[in-house]
Amino acid sequence: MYEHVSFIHSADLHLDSPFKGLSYVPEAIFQEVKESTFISLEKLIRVAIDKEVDFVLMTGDIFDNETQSIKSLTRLVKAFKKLQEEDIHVYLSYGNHDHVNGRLFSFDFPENIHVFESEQVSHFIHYKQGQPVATIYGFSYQERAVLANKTKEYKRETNTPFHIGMLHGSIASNKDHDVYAPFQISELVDKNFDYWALGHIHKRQELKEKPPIVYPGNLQGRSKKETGEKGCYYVELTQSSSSLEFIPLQHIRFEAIEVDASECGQIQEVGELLEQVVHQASINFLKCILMINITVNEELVMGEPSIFVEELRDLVNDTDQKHLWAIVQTITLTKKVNYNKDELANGQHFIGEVIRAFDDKQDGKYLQPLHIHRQARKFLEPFTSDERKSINEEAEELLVTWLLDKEES
Ligand SMILES: [Mn+2]
Repeated sequence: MYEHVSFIHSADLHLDSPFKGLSYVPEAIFQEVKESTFISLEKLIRVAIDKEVDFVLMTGDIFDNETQSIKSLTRLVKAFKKLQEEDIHVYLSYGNHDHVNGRLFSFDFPENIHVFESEQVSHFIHYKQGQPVATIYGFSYQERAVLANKTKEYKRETNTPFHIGMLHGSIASNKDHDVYAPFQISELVDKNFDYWALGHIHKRQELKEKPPIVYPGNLQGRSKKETGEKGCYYVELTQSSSSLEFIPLQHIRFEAIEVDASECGQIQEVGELLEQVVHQASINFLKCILMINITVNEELVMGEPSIFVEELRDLVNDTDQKHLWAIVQTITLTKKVNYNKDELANGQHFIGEVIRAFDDKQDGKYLQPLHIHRQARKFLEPFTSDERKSINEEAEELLVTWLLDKEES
C-alpha cells in the first residue's frame, strides 16, 4: 500500500480575467497584464511536472466567467495535455464564477482530467501504478450560488490510505465575501479527512494544521485588493504527517506602498522620491502594479490634491522602464498636520483630552488586551519600554492628526 501522496492544490485561477480597472496603462503593458492569468497557469503546470506530483487539484473558479472564453478553454486544454504527457491527473470542480449551467458551449477535457460535474458531493479514486491511493471528494456549482452547507455530504466512502475533500465555499461566519457553501471548521475536522482543499477566498489562509484546511488563494492577483504573492500549495502527505509548501506563481504582483515624504520641502523632491520608490519596487517585486499612499507635509499642497496626485502618477509612469516594470495605478495623499502638542494638551477641548490621556498611559496599559488575546499572545514577546513609548507616540500622532483633519473639513 502506498504510504505517500503528493499533489498541487490550486483554486480560483480566474482564467482570462479582464482587468477592467487597468485599461489606462500603456497598451503593451495592458496586454501583458491580460495575459497574466495564463502565464500563472503555465507556471503551475511547470511546477506540477518538476515536482513529479501524483495529481493536481483545482477547486473552482477555473474560468473567470461562466461563459468561458474560447481563449481560456483552448489554453487550459493545452496545459492539460502537457500534464497528460507526464501522466499527471487533475481533479477539478467549478465554483460560483464558472458554474456549470452558465456554459455557452460544450467541451471535453483530455482523459487525465476528472471533473466533479454534479452539485452532489461525489468522489474519484486516484490510482498509483494500479493501486488505489487516495479518494478525492468534491462538487460543482450548477448555478451561481450554492447556499446550502455541503459538509454533511462528505463521507469516507472507501478504504484508500488518503481522503481529500475539495470545497469551494466560505466559513459560515465570513462577512467579507458572499457566503457560499458555508461550513464550520469543526465540521470539516469531524470528517476525518487528510486534507481539505478549499477555494473561493482569494487570500491565502491555512485555517487548520491538523488536518490541513487550506485556501491557497488565487494564482494571480486581479485587482488592487489582491496584493502580494499569489500561487498554489505543493503538498505531501504520509500516514502520520503532512508538509505544505507555498509556491508563488503570480506573473504580476499588486502591492500597496506607504511613502513618507513629510521631510520633502519641495514638490520635485516628492517626485524624485517617488521615482526611487517605484524603481525599487520593480527590483523587489519584478512586474508590479502599485497603489501608493504618500504622506506629505500639509504646507506642501495648496491647491486641489487630485491634480497633484495625477501629475505625480504620470511622472512615474512615464519613466523609461526597460526589462523591469512597475506601474502606479493609484496615488493617494495623506497630509501630515503640524501641531503644537503642548498647546493642544492644555486646551479644554476633546483633542486636549486625548493628548492628556495618552500622557497618562505611558506604562503601556492599553496594550494589555493584546497580551491576553488568545491568538496574539502566542506570538508576542513583551514590549520593551522603548517599544511601548514609540507605539504610544505613533498612536497619538495618528489619532490627533486624524482629529485635526476632521476639524478642518
Ligand atoms: Mn474566485
